[in-house]
Amino acid sequence: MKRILSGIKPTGKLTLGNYIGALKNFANYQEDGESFIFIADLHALTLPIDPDFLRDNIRDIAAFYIASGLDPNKVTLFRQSRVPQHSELAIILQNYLYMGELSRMTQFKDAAENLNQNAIGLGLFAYPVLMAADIVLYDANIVPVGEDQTQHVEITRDLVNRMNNRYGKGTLILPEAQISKVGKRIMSLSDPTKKMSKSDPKGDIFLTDTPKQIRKKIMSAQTDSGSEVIYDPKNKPGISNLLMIYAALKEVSIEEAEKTFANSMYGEFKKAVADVVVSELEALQSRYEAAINSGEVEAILLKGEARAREVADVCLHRVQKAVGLR
Ligand code: AQP
Repeated sequence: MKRILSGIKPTGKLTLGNYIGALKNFANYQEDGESFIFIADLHALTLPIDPDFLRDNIRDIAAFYIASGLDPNKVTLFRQSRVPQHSELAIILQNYLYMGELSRMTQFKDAAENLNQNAIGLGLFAYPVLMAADIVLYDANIVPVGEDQTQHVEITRDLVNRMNNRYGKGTLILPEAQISKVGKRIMSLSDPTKKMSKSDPKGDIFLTDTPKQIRKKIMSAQTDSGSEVIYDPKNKPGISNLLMIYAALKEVSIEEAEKTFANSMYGEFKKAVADVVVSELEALQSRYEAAINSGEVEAILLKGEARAREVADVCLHRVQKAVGLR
């Protein structure tokens, strides 16, 4: 049976980008194999974050996992920090990823660019090691993620090949990133040349936004010159982004979405996109409220964490044995 693994780091309130690129797809995998979906809370510490915000956000993301259709009886939902095997394996794996590789990671370079050299924590530099440990610990075959995460799965694959060459085939399982065709990279509404990111809230739609906020953001989203609604990310990044959002939520191809708006003006098109986003997020929010009000989120995580620790031990012991620690 295939193993599926993915997670979201609780660095900020979840965005429509997180939903379309990741969250919305997780439930599709729960029938295909054994899924492990976690909250990457240790990764949230790589940049300064308020402890109270972090605590609340961890619970919120767990509730959004449930709201997005993940069934805790089929999927293991857990907090990364409650499964110490992640950190134990990372300590071993850090010896097999190299400084040069880590310094070339786009996410590190982007984050470090905005920081004073003396304020860059080791965790920010070394996070791909922990991420590799997150993935291989569950012998994951498939990692469903948005396009921005491809580089992390690639470096994990390099590490797996390196370990397997040195310690024998099967020491670690080779994972594969699975990126949805439509919605792999949702862009900021205020600057459609930049990715919509929870840590850069300008131009974001949050999953908790009200219908009024959503409509206002979409109606004032930056669009392009001309008047045709066509998918052309290079020359029409704003319209292309809205088409991508529409297609992903309606579950149609970009071509079908283009056809629907072939004779529409920008205003009419934006209103249709806003309608789709409002309807999807209203339904999601009511399931999220139900999850929070059920009072069961903590118990679901605790149960998931017990299962995750059990599974994680298998890989950790195998690696410890391979390298000579057992
Ligand atoms: N704009 C996006 N379009 C499509 N997918 C996206 N994802 C994130 N933004 C978009 C996907 O969401 C999952 C969770 O990502 P993460 O929290 O681990 O980190 P991230 O990719 O760095 O997401 P953010 O929102 O940009 O977080 P910050 O601002 O903290 O760095 C991943 O599968 C990601 O691909």
